[in-house]
Amino acid sequence: MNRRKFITKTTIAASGVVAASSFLQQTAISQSVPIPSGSGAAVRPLSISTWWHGLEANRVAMEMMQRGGRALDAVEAGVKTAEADDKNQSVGLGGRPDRDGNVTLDASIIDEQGNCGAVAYLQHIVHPISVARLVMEKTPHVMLVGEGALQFALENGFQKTDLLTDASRKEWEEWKKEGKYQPVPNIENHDTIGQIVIDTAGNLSGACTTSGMPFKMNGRVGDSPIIGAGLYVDNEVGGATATGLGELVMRTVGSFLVVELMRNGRSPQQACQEAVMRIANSKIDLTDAQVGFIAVNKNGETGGYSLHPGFDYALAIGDENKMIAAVSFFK
Ligand code: SD4
Repeated sequence: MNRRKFITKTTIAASGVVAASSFLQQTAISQSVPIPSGSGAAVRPLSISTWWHGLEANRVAMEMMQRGGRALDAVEAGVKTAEADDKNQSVGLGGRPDRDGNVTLDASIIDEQGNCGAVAYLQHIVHPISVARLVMEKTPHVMLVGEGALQFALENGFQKTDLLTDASRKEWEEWKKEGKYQPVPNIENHDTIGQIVIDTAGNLSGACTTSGMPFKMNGRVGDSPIIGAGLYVDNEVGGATATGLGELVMRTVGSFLVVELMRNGRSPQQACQEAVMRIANSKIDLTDAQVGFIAVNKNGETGGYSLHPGFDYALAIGDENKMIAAVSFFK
């Protein structure tokens, strides 16, 4: 179903299933009036993830954390479900290629100590998030890109795989026929997974992984592997992750902004909204550019906000794991 149509149909139903404090924040949000944070009874474990594939990512992460697993392990395992799914054309295996036919992947991960790792323009590896984790854990660096990232992955036992599936190859060939040699940053066709979790010990971790903008220029890297842009976690404050047109997120250092706004007292919902407002207030034509943020604070309060209708995210608390339609700037 077209994502926008889905939202029209399910906004009310989806809102009804979220925790009460989030529900109030989701529905009462106004674009200028700050809403005070809730009382903040800590909810653990908790998992919040972008888009529909977030349901499965949440499920896997929650299972691990309910058994006492560490946030970092849970968030890595969570997003790996989307990376491994060859039907998912925006993450990992099966991702749409760049305009020259290369599937190039970006990913980042942050643990509860603020350690981070990232890979960008990584080819032939199904699980860039695990390579990002190894960059964090085994190297003195934060990010490896391209050939160097691939070399590092292969040296650490990852297998080379052809990531271009028939479905994505076909779309790319169709796109080439149209002759418009432009990246395609539209609202509907990119679904990066970003996930933030809180484990039973109250520690946060986050992960973000994508094949990026479909049919992008060769060499293009988006926000997802850029610490602070596509993902940011501060264990004392909260975490945020972004989806959508990375160029817009990068220039506002969006996820860092969301976390800093929470540090300064905004609720996750308010912080996501304010970060989107920075983008919305720019002079850029935003007709075809979607951006969405999700966030969770240390107390387990959550939020999500997007530029356009159509962004939904998955929230798992206790036994519930449900989709929520984000409030948007454009109606
Ligand atoms: C990027 N932010 O590469 C990613 C794409 C994305 O939902 O999030 N799509 O710009």
